This record gives sequence, structure tokens and C-alpha cells, in this order.
Amino acid sequence: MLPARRRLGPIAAALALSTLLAAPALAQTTMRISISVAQNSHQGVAIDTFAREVERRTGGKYKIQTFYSGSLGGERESIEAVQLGTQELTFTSTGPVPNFVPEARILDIPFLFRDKAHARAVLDGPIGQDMLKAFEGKGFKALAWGENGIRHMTNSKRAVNSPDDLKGLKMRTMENPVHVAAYKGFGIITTPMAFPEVFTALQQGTVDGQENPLSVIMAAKFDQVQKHLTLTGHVYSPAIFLMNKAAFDKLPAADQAHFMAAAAEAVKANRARVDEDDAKGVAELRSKGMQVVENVDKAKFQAAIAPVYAEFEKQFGKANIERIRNFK
Ligand code: EAX
Repeated sequence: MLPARRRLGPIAAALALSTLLAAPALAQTTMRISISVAQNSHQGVAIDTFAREVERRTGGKYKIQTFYSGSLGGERESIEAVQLGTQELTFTSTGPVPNFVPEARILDIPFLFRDKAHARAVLDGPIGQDMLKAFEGKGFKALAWGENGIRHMTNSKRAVNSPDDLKGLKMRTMENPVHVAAYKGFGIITTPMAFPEVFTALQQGTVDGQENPLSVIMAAKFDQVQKHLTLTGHVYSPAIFLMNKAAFDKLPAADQAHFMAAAAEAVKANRARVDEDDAKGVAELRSKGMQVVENVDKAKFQAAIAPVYAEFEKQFGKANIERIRNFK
């Protein structure tokens, strides 16, 4: 009989061979993408479509792992992780984006866009596409603009019919300087907070209210902790596919094109779901017990923050704001 060590020879050779044969499967690259809201949402649809399309278009060369509900952290943390490269991808609202790419702040100005069609046209046009390039100097490849939707206000204290009703309400805001400045202009007591903490803050009464698109309000089940909803439509909320720049640059050109195409598909699905949520949102939230004020005099809300708007015009340039507002 051969000594044990010698007998292992053929086995080791077989193992080495099977490793070789398995090599194509091992060459699959795994990447991670995250969102801060639940999977059953306009953002879940976005990253699920993206993952499926990347896998399909590259014949499974890349496996995109999807993480929901802030399980990898809130939006600011995810953006940070993508910038550092500890996470390859994220799909995020522009909430915390100004802290990384200040150029994008202008998109968060309240009452900038007439409606979703206007916002989508700007983001898909030269203004939006130029802005995607601003991310490159900061360690990101911005694959595409998607959206969160048009934001509305909810609270547990009272029906909001006019801007005066907002005075003294304590509201959670995104960690976004433009939003904070505008909401202070309404007389709101602003509390910036990461999204994963919001449900508990509303439930415990740390804050009275918050503002988000119907899509997010439904996905986060805020109806369980908020009585009043007013369709203030005070600001459009863009979202964006961000990838670590080095991770993107490393991809062969053909795969880069597949990632871009997958993001474009994902945005279609994302926007379609926002439209669906907007169409059924009020009825659904009413059926869950929310009291909804559907019609407000928007001009009054706009007038209430006129002084802040004047500040924004100084900060961002009146011509730059007008260019977006008048885009056709
Ligand atoms: O991106 O933080 C927010 O209110 C965002 O709208 C939400 O996380 C979805």
C-alpha cells in the first residue's frame, strides 16, 4: 500500500482539474446595490430591474445583490460607501447628495418643476445629463436619473390647508440643506434625520410629521403613524443610480454599456411605478385611515417661502433656476 500522502496525489489532481473546469463560474463578479425603502416600492422595482438586466445582458457575468430597507445603512451612509468603494452601487434620493456633489443642490429647490413630466424632461435633457458628469470628480459614476416622486406633507397633529397650518410643526426632513432652508421658511421646526429612523420617530412622537412622495409613504406604511396628509406637492424628489467610479472604470467597455442600458431599463420601471402609486395612493391611504387634503392653493405655499426663494436665486443664480423652470 502507498503511504497516505502519496495516495492523495490523484485526488489532489482531480480537485485541481475540477477547479479549472469550474473557472468560468468562479469568474462571476458579485456587486451590491442598496435602497433605504422596502423592496415593494418604486425603488425596489428599480434595483430589481437593474440587477436582472445586468445579469441578463452580460450572460450572468455579474451578480448584483440587492439590499432593501436601509439594511446596509441610510442613504448618506450608502453614498459614502459607494464613494469609498466598500459598496459598488446604490439607488438613492438626492436627499444627502448635496453633501457630496453640491452642484446637484439646485434640483432640490421647492416648486422648481411644474410636474413629473417637466422634471423627467429636464433630467433626461442636457441639464440633467451634464449634472451626471459632476459626480465623476467625486468618485462616482452616475449611471442614470430615476425618481422618488413629488413630495407631500404628513403629520399627526392637524389638517394642513394653508401654509399657516405648518407653523410650529416639528417635522423630520432629509439631510438636505436646500430642504431645511425652505421648510424653515414655512415656519416648520426642522429635524434632519436618516430615513431608516423616521418610522420610529413618528411613532414615538419625536417629530410630528414628515414629507415624502406617496410611493414612499405607502412603502414605509407611514399611514400607521400619521393621521393627516396634504398634497402639498412642494418639491420634486429625484433619485439616482450611483456606482463607485473605479469599479465602473474597471469594466470592459461592452459591460459598461450593459450597466448603462440596465440602469435605463430600471428607470423606466421606476417611473412607471411612481405613476401607478400616484394614481392609487390617495384612495389607498384613505382606506388605511388617513385624512387627506387633496387641493391646496399652491401659490400661497410658494408665496410663503418667497424670501427663501430670493436666497436661492442669489446662491444658485437666477438664470440657472429660470433655465430649469422654463425648460420645454
Ligand atoms: O429615498 O429620506 C427620504 O425621505 C427619502 O425620500 C426616502 O428615503 C426614499
